[in-house]
Amino acid sequence: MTKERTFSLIKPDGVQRGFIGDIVSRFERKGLKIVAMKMVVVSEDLAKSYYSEHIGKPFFEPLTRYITSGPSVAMVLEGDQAVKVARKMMGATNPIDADQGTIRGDFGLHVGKNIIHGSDSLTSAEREISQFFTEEEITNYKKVDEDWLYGE
Ligand code: DAT
Ligand code: MG
Repeated sequence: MTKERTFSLIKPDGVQRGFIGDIVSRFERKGLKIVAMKMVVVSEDLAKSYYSEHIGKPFFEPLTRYITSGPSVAMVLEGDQAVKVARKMMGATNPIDADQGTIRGDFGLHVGKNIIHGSDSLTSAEREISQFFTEEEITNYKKVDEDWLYGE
């Protein structure tokens, strides 16, 4: 078991369209542990650092407008290979290409409104977690289902 923490953000369209509960429920059912969660309106400055790898790309400006347009739900998920598992549950970046059964595949129709973000590596996860949460906001607890979730 490789315990990892990953960062996920339900973007403003996911909040507006009423998918918070469904998305959180998917992570819970999968067995990923929510160790931090809050609603935030992403500022322009945060958007620029969070999406710094996309500065200069043609979709950067609309992406920034979208991500700052209203409240998002930020969370830290923990579990075995959490980075890979959460990305898999989200599906391909473009909802058109995302498999049915994934969050983007089930709820999305356009790459410019793709509902959710997930860290793409452990390095990104660490950076993104620290951009959104202080150490004190991240909890550390044992969940009752853990003994039934993991084998030898
Ligand atoms: P992902 O969110 O799957 O990690 P990414 O990091 O490549 O994808 O891009 C970040 C976000 O930018 C993505 O969720 C939606 C937007 N985006 C990416 N490629 C795009 C494109 N070709 N046109 C419009 N928006 C795009
Ligand atoms: Mg990405």
